[in-house]
Amino acid sequence: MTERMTGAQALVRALEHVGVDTVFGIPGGAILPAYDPLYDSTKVRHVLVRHEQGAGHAAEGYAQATGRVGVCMATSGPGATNLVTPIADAYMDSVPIVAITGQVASGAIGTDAFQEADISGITMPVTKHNFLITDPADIARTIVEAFHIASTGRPGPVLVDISKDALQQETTFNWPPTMQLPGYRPVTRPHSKQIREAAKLMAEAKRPVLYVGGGVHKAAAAAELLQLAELTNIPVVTTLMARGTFPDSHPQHMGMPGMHGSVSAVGALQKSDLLIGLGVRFDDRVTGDLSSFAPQAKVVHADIDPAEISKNRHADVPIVGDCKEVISDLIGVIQASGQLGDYADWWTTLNGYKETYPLGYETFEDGSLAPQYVMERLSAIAGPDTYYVAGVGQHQMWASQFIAYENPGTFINSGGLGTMGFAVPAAMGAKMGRPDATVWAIDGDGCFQMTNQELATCALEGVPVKIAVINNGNLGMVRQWQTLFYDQRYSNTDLQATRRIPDFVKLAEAYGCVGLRCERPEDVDAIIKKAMEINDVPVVVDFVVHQDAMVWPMVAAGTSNDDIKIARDMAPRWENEDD
Ligand SMILES: Cc1ncc(C[n+]2csc(CCOP(=O)(O)OP(=O)(O)O)c2C)c(N)n1
Ligand SMILES: [Mg+2]
Repeated sequence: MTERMTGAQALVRALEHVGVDTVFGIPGGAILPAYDPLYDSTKVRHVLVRHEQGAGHAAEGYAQATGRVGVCMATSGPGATNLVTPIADAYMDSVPIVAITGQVASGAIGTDAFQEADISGITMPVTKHNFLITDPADIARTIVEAFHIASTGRPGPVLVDISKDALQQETTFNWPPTMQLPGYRPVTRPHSKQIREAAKLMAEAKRPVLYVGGGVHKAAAAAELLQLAELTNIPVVTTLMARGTFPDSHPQHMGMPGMHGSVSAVGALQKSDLLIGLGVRFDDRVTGDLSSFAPQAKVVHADIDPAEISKNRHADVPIVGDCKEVISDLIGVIQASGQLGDYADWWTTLNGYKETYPLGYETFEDGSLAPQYVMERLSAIAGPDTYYVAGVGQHQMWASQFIAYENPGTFINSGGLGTMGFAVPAAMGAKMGRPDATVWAIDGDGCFQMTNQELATCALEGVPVKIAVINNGNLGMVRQWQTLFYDQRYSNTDLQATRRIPDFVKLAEAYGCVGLRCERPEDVDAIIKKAMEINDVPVVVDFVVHQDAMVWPMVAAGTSNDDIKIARDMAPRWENEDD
């Protein structure tokens, strides 16, 4: 197919051909030529957001809920720089998005022209790849390449920056174009010798753990993981990015590891003699002090990105490959050999941890609301088919700890970058990608004040998300560190939001949403049920909770996982130790 058209028309045509149905963005001078043909497109819906950061997080939420590439668009200069945070966020969490930005005319690049920012330079360290296009003939091919790079191998963000003159000039549109990516060939097939070696270590081990990360869900390998776990009877921990990839209700599930992980999950890793890391990156929030992390464990580490292997912890058996193929191959080898380990003693130890140290929380005698209770009731009433999208802070950790995840991909949050303001726009994107699903954002009062303007977008575009603001009046997670490590000197963490500045109920109403408030435990169920019944407009529930609720367990930053505390000055006793 060959046709004459402008670069801008070629861009929109290429987006249609690669199957884009939704683009989140805001126009401006440099990208304006692209918005004209977009106006006519019957296939691509452009969602006019209120801040470009919202466009980027919405693209991430859309991508995570659908498994497809999310798309955002902005103009040059400040439009593009407003995308930097979500691009960095997508990079850290391996989320496939394509960001399209207008650039000043090619002749003006490098002259400090009006609204010029070197966005490809700025985003170089936080994109999987980026392109600067100044020739309209490159546009269609580059879009195909961008989508291919974003969605294959280890997924990630790709930026396509297009100069205004390239959008305006005429070109010949050829479809399909031929990709020119000679150096890009992600390895997906694991090496069979490494798989056999891993299976052998698994059978020999006495205390193995399947340490499961976000890569397993990205590889759509939850079913294979369940099969491998049940075949081998090896315990499973799911990181923040993997919540739901293995059902919380499964007896082999030990919980989430890491700084705010369960004692059973942290203990399992620490006492293990073999970690089978699948799609994980041995993040510092999981390992704590690296030198004392799982000191007796050998490591099998499988990841599609070779750069992750042995980055933080030496891998005895490195496996480069797609987790779906890795796990399937492991199952095949184990079934063929019939080699299975005996982990009876290990299960006695682990079940002891689970029984002795279940997750718990403090309730307050003054009748005020415990945030963890809100999570438990939300989980029970909204159920495991809901998508839960969290902000960053204490509420994020409670959402991870106290909501029961049964389905892969149902917990969407900013794990790597830890971006406050993620929840509202990401929930909007998730709901647009999965219009039939219930989507609850769980946001902090601090986070909510960073991006709540996208409520206007949700109300106008007919995106009925539900938002639980966990309003503790504080930048709670920072306050928690001040409580524990700064002598309760609460420097600049008191937002006073419980004094209703702003009033979140009125704010919701001002944005065309329903606003509800809940301040007492006895009202929680009725208010959640009421919110569940409203499906035509977005709903915001202001859950006013006690400011002193803390996230436990906790491994203080930089310390050893062995020093996990289950409450202030309370450590678990590592009984049943067989080492
Ligand atoms: C953009 C950004 N700025 C600052 C931080 C540091 N930070 C981490 S958690 C947190 C407090 C979040 O407050 P809130 O949204 O009210 O959540 P809470 O911890 O109270 O549940 C802050 C300031 C961050 N993660 N992101
Ligand atoms: Mg707060």
